[in-house]
Amino acid sequence: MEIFKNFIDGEWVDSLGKDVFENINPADTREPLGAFPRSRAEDVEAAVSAATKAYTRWRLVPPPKRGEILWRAAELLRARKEELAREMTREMGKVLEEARGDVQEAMDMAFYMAGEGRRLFGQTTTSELPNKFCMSVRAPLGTCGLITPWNFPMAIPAWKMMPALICGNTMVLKPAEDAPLSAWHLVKILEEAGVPRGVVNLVHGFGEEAGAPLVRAEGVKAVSFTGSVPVGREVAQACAGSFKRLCLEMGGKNVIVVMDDARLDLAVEGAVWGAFGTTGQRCTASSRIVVHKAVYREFSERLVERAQRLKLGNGLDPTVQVGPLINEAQLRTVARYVEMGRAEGAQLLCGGHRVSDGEKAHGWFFAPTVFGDCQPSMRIAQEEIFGPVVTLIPCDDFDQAMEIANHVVYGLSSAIYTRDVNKAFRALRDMETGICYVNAPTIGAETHLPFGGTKQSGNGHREASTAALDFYSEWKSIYIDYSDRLQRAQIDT
Ligand code: UN1
Repeated sequence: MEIFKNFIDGEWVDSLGKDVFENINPADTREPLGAFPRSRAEDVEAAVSAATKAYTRWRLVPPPKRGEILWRAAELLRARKEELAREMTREMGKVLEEARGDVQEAMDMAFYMAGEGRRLFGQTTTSELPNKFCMSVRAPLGTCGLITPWNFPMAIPAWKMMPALICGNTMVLKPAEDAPLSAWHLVKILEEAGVPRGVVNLVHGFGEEAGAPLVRAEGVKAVSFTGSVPVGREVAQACAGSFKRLCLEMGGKNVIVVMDDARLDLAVEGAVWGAFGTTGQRCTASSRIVVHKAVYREFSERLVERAQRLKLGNGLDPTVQVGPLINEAQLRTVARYVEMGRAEGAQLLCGGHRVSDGEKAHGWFFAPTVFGDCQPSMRIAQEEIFGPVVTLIPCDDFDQAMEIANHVVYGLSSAIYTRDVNKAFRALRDMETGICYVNAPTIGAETHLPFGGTKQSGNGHREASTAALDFYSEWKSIYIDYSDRLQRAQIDT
């Protein structure tokens, strides 16, 4: 089995304890993809100190030069897209077409942030005093601790690394233990693109063993975490003591509202993609569909018919539409929610069981599942399941749809299908989410718009777009007095 390493201070190294863990294909658990270092606090410490040392030089590299490195990384991603996508499908199961999209998203972010190297705009403004010049510039933060999930194993590390780099920060990345290979490839590419020694460090391992020490490390000035609410809460508590800057991207219980004037074929198509794309394992997945009662029956029949026809299997097979769940624990969680839904009185319209015929016996496959006649308060309609399970909730009218849509603790993404422009704009105004769609499902955010959510989906920050620059830099306001005398603001009026 191939042995992969950590990347610390420009060297590929084992963990100090020499422990490893295996990366396994969730579509066929007989296939290991390699052994990765099971790192602990001592490895994290070495990585943080390398990043802190490298920061003294990297912060002085002109941003356009940093941008050139990101540009080269983007070119390498483009050149290797197919090979990287295949490895990604093998390590975490998403179908090849979607894995290509994941690499594309990382590439988009690299190109986008490379361009930011020649912008990173601040403000120049007036002064209330004569002969005085005022401006604001972005200053980097220092070493960043980046903790990323397995569901977008290249895109999400890139969302964090590219803006952090262009702003002049150094970093330690701790990718999810379920998909370490894609992060490894990304770091390898950044090395090849010319990122100087120590600027990017990679430490593999588990949350409590490697993630927690990274969050707590004194040298780490900012933490960006994508994952679950309970872990996000722990991360926030660990950061609170030293007031570390923290970006949290957590769960969602994203809604699609289907009004009685919607194009139903389009709404069904969108629901299938939003609910079952990436096997429902997106924080943006469409897991609730609120349907106007006038079209409820027709919509649910058409959705069920489509869900039942989806082909499950190994994502490398181009005819497969839905891959496996990431691991056995996730399969159990999804099965538990299905039991819960039944017990709560929701109507199981299709799916609801593991699929293990033929080759699928070796993977973590679960049938696309639709629950009908759900009450908004049911746990399956309130809690993030992170699997191919969607809940249908009937509604009487637009106002009730909005009430149901907002009646969750999350606020990441929402959508409405309607042909009435007034309803569309009212929904855009009233849906309490960070991302809203009209006539498209809740997934598919692009890298140049702010990404993130309200309520328990986050802590007020946004990733991607120039919003990411706001997280990875600090404003420095500068006043230059060329009057040759003491001028007192607010006093010498
Ligand atoms: C995630 O699921 O954590 O908007 C990110 C989307 C993707 C990103 C999802 N571009 O669905």
